[in-house]
Parts: sequence; structure tokens; C-alpha cells
Amino acid sequence: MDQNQILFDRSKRAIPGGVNSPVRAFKAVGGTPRFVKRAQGAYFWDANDQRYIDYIGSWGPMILGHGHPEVLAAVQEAMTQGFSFGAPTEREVELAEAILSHLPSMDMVRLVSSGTEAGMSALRLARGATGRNKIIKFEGCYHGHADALLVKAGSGLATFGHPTSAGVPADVVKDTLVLTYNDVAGLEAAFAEFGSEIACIMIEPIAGNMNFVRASIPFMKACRDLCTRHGALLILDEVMTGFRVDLGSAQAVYAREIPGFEPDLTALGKVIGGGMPLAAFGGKRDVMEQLAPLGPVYQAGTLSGNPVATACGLATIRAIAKPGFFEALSQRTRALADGLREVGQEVGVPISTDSQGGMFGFFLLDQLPHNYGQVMQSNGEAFNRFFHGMLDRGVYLAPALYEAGFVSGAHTQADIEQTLQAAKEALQAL
Ligand code: KE4
Repeated sequence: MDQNQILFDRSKRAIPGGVNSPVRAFKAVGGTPRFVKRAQGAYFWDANDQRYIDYIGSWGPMILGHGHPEVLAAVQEAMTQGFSFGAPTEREVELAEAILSHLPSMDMVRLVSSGTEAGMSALRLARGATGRNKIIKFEGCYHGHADALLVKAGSGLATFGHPTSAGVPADVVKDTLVLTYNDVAGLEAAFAEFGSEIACIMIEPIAGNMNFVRASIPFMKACRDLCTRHGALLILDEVMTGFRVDLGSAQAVYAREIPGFEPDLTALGKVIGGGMPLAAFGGKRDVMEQLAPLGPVYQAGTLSGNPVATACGLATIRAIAKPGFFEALSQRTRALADGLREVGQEVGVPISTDSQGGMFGFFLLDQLPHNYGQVMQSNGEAFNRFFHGMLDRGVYLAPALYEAGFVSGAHTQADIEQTLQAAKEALQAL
């Protein structure tokens, strides 16, 4: 009997859809979700004790691999001192200082418990600090499930969004403008029409929720310049890319191409928690000091800065900051991305790929897409067959064509070679 199916049937009686987050249900790709029994390094074992090479890594947090000894030891030690206090601790300060030491754009940071909370709080702060209501996001970018951000593009170019979810009143999204990613003209037109009313742009600098789509240099420069010119704030949602694509996050990648580039606010999550519920948002002092208890923008959280989660995050950041870690991770991830493209060429299936640091993406398209519409031209059926072909060969990729993939410091060259061999066989069987 398939223990995954048994658990899935049982779970569906107690939990909606059998999962605590929709993407885990395999609805996009079909089939039975794998219930993870345990994980170690680059691998996890499912309820049938089947081993998989894990390219999800909890959707980004497990950059060191599962069960890294230094992280495990730090968490075990922290637990013996107490699980949660609802009072400040030194380790929150240490983690805040560690984050700030790698992100020169940030003067201050506030810890929260999820990426949704980070994005939602940064958005409220931007509106509170500017006194404006309108916000700009881009189709294909996901910033968590706060109401104002669950929006799809309106009918026309600079029209306001419509809710993507039931339960979100139209009033809540009436000030959310959804534009096309990498469309400089569309962004300029929106600022020409609404500039003095726009509180912020919120953008994934490398859109991992479109699998892997980079903001072009001209587009990111336009985001920065238009915000500066019109008194709006630029918020980089680096929940996925933060400490994942570079030790300085994606903003460091863009600062190497755009002299002086800095966001006003950044949302972080995933890696900075090392797998525990911890996220953050931060930015310039004059903006951050608008937050309670100093300023008028309220934001709070019972488990914010949780002492066990901060131990996990701090140990993770210290480990990835060691000399050579990111160079080795980037090289291994690039080898996977380049290898997938080469295997596609070899078997005659066009695959375009890209990677930055420990994050990669691939598309069953002969060209890398630059926006959501182009991503969705991918052959979903072929992707699903490829996904299951890889799963059957012990390789766990993201169960949706619009999701990114993640390599950890624990993935070996042998794992990459095994993955590429599996990809060749899975593509040949398409
Ligand atoms: P959480 O609330 O799920 O911690 O973070 C929300 C979020 C915010 N911003 C970005 C750029 C994100 O990628 C996310 C969450 N990412 C998804 C994966 N695409 C998490 C997986 C899931 O929803 O189960």
C-alpha cells in the first residue's frame, strides 16, 4: 500500500485539501503528495521510505541542507533555555545586527513570523510613512496572502486590481495597481497618472513565483528612479531571494549593475529563519521609526523574534557567511541549470534555464520569459509529465511550473549528476 496515499486520504478528513499550504497538494501537477518522514542533508524520505533529492528545501529556507550540525546544536541549546518569552532577548538583537551587517540598505529591522507578515507590515508602513494609499505590484509576483496583495491585473493597462481570492472585498484592493513585470513604459504611465498618490512599489527582484524571472536592469532602475522622483517607497520582497541568491541578497546583485542602488524597505523570510517560523522587514531609519511603539504605524506579534527561531536563523546566517560558501553554492547551482539546458538540447526538448546563487529556474521554452504572460506559455502538460518522471526517479522538484528550485550546501556534484541523468530519461519519456 502507498503510505503517502493513506496519509493523504486521512489528512483530507482533518485538514482542508489535506495540506496546510495549497501548493503542497500537487493540484497543479496531479498525483499524490509525498508525506515527508525525515530529511537529512540534500535528501528527504517519504512515508514509503523512498529517498528524494530535495530541490525545494522548504521553499528556500534549507540553504545549508536538512539537519546541519551547527544549526541543530544551536536550536537544541536554545530550547533548553526556554521556548518563548514574549519579552526581548539578546539573541533577537544579535540576529538583527547580523541581518543589518549584510544589507547596507537597512538601518533597522523588525522580526516577524512569516513572509506574509513581513510583506503586509512593510506595505502598511509604506502607506503610513507616505500618507498615501495606492500601491503597485506586478502580475506573477507573490507577496504572501495579505488581502491587499491578493490581486490580479485589471482589464486595462493602468487599471486597479481585482481580488484573486474569495473573501477579499473589492474595496481592499481598489488601491492596488497590478502592472506587467519588466514593462518600463507601463510603469512610467502609471506614475504619470497616479504618481503623487503612490505609496510604494512592491516587487520580487528575481521573481521566484514565476519560477525564475529577473527584473531587467532598466526596469529595476526605472522602479528606483520613479519612486525617488514621486516620493514613493521601493519595497523589495526578498522573502525568497534574501540570503539565497547572494549573501547580500538580490539587492547586492542589482547594486553591482546600478551604482548606488538601494530599496527603501526590504521584506525577508525563509533563509533567515533557517526553517523555523521567522521573517523580517527593514529599511531606512526615518521610515522604520514610524513603527509602534515609536511611531503611528502599528505592527505586533506574539512570537516575533522567537528565541528558538532566532537561534536557528542566526546559526544559518553565520554558516552561509563563511568564506567560500556562496561561491561553491553558486557554482553547483549553475552546473545544474546549465546541465538541464544541455540535456534538453541533447534530447531535442527546448529548455531555458537561469540561476543566481542557490536559486534556479527552468522553463520548457526555448527562450527565458520576461513576464507572467510569457511564463504561462509553457507547456503545462509536458511540465507535469516531466515533474512526475523526475519524482519517479527520486528527484523532487517544485510541483508547479511557476515555482523556483533551490540547491543547498549539502547537494553534491554526484547529486547534480544523478539529477541530470534522471532529467535526460524523463525528457526522453515525455
Ligand atoms: P510565507 O507567508 O509563506 O512565509 O511567505 C510568503 C511569501 C512572500 N514573498 C515571497 C516572494 C514568497 O515567495 C512567499 C512564499 N513563497 C511560497 C513559494 N512560492 C511559499 C510556499 C507556500 O506558499 O506554501
